[in-house]
Amino acid sequence: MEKRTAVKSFCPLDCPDTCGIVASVDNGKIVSLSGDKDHPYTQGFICRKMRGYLDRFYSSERILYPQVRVGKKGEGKFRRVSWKEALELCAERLLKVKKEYGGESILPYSYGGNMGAINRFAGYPFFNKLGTAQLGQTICSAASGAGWKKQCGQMAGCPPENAVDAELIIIWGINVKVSNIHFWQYVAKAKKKGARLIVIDPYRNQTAYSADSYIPIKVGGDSALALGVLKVLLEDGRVDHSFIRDHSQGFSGLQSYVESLTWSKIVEDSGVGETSIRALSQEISNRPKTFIRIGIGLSRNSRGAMSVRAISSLAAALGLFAGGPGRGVLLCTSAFKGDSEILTRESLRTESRRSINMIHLGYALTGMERPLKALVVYNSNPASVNPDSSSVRFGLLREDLFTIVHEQVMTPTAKYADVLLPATTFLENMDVYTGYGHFYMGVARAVVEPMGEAKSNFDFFQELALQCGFNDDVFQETCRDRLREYLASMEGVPETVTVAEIMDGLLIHSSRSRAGGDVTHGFDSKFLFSVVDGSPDPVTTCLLSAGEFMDPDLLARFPLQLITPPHADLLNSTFGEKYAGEVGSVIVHPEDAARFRVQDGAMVVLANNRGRSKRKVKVSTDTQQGLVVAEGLYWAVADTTPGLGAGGINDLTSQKVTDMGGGATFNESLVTLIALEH
Ligand SMILES: Nc1nc2c(c(=O)[nH]1)N[C@H]1C(S)=C(S)[C@@H](COP(=O)(O)OP(=O)(O)OC[C@H]3O[C@@H](n4cnc5c(=O)[nH]c(N)nc54)[C@H](O)[C@@H]3O)O[C@H]1N2
Ligand SMILES: Nc1nc2c(c(=O)[nH]1)N[C@H]1C(S)=C(S)[C@@H](COP(=O)(O)OP(=O)(O)OC[C@H]3O[C@@H](n4cnc5c(=O)[nH]c(N)nc54)[C@H](O)[C@@H]3O)O[C@H]1N2
Ligand code: SF4
Ligand SMILES: [Mo]
Repeated sequence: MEKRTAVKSFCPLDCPDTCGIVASVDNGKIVSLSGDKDHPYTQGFICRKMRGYLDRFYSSERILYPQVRVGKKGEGKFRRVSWKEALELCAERLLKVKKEYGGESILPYSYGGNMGAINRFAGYPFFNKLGTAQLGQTICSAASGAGWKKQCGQMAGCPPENAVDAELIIIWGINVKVSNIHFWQYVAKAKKKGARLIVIDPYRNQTAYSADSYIPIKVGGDSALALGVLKVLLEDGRVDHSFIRDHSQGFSGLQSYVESLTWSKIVEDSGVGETSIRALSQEISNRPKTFIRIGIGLSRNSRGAMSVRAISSLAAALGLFAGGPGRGVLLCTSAFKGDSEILTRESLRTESRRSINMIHLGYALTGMERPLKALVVYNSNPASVNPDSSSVRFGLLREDLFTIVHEQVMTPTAKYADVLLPATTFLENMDVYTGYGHFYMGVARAVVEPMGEAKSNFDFFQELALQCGFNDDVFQETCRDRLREYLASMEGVPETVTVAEIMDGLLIHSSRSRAGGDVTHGFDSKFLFSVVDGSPDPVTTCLLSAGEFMDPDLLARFPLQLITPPHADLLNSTFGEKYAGEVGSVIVHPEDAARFRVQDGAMVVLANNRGRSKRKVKVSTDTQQGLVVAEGLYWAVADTTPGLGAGGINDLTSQKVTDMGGGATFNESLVTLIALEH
């Protein structure tokens, strides 16, 4: 008889922690998932979402067989077919659409459902060969990444471990206790040694509750706050002149801009008073061992990339990029970098095709010239996660659109499929996982055989390519082949380590990290404070206007600002099936509750010019007057109230993009509140 075994793996979800996981297997069945004690960052602990993952893994919601639609679009009625039949149908229809309308009328849509590098990009070689439209993968970190790159170039973020020795930790626009829980261990240890914790956020989130000081800021007010602090540091002569001299360019351009800023402008834009800004500058000056953790959440508005630029400029002026005990700045670690050609095979593309920003999926399916005729979704649930999702659903209803969805569970998007295909989870396939909140990486094998007839993204696209008659070598290779080749190309792997060792499960710590040391060492680029002289894009870090929040036409109708941060029990929309029928809550300030005549616990409809979404009111001073906060991407809930057909929270968010990078403005929607009678 087989005995119980423990198999190591990694969490594949889109979360900065990328935890080491141990799966206990008993007679071919996984009986528990727990944290890997040998993983230096995870330290034996995983979040409650993942501890409950087996409910999802073995749930009746799992898609286990290929199916084709028999009901109306979106109804979710299917009949089972064989993989052979499904692949033939997919290949025939995609080739037909290409012949009749051109490759550009086919859009692959994918994101971060599975962060394993091989499976995440598994569709790319196929779609490049087919010559489809290209997807701009902008939904998450495009704005923050573009902002960071503009100033920091190739500089990596500092190791989170540095924070242990900090005297001051600033958590800026990220709910660490919910979306980056393992960073908290360093904060807690530093606090025990006397460090101060400051949280800067528009609402008092769970992390702010544990802070020594919480600074409520206006949404998108971060550039004003960062530059205000810098203004005081300059007045007091407290910037790091040696870092500025040796590792940066263009400081004088930023300095003159900051000196010209008036306090009234800084206070108006940031929503933080001059006294508080001076106090914050003082704290930073008094505690040189400062660590700033920057979140991506603060970049999801039309000033978002600039916010990242301003905060990183402040960090650079303080010399925090040089690292050292207790010092640092971290947005994303960029710990490993492999050759993307191995994953995506751009070289198979013979012609350049139109690129469609994923944020504009609703438009691409409805109003865009030469509308899409086929959509292939994997690793994503656009009907829930994409902004302006009612327009996405409207597009998915089109009879002349052929939709393939490769999924693990029956998501709101899966219900619209013409062909629905079963996907494996990380427990049933092999891949490599690199963290973006730490410096570790490892390969995990399948823990058990695939459930039902589920196939990994890799296997599905290899088979579809062969079915389409593509015979390039890349479509013959195995997952192990691609993985080996990719690992061999990886920057950040220490020279003493072999690919075979990584394939065998060795946990790798990136050589790009200099824990406690000088992170600028080894990187050629200098920090760019301002890029005025001779630059084709002569913009220095500066204050921008606030997009939708300044539109008088909308403000007159929809006076409340809405932000939509993550929820502790959901990972974007993943795990939504566990909360079927739940709408989630919306935090409303007591003054607004009185104005809109709603009470704690009441059901309301949040509404604007794009759509409606139902939520349960939580009246609290955790939010500011005029700001409502809806945590979590609960799955759309059918609403029978006449005239109030309401979907998920993304029915309210817009397809407008950020100031740089073409990212989503999820935290910049104006809404009104409609009380529901009960
Ligand atoms: N439990 C859980 N964990 C997750 C996720 C999840 O859905 N659930 N999602 C994962 C993913 S894909 C990502 S990208 C990361 C997201 O991680 P990050 O975006 O780095 O962090 P969030 O916790 O989303 O940050 C949201 C915080 O930013 C605040 N915020 C919003 N606008 C502003 C602003 O203009 N200024 C400032 N200062 N703050 C602002 C919000 O109020 C909220 O507290 O988390 C990952 N981890
Ligand atoms: N309003 C609002 N909207 C947001 C955000 C927000 O803060 N507010 N956050 C945004 C952010 S940061 C992100 S990253 C996006 C995330 O958007 P998505 O990447 O779409 O994230 P998920 O909701 O986790 O959906 C992933 C889907 O992929 C499936 N999946 C997982 N593994 C595999 C696999 O191996 N193969 C296949 N075929 N499928 C798999 C899962 O079952 C799940 O349904 O959402 C964004 N949407
Ligand atoms: S979701 Fe994040 S915290 Fe939870 S197990 Fe996965 S990587 Fe770890
Ligand atoms: Mo994300």
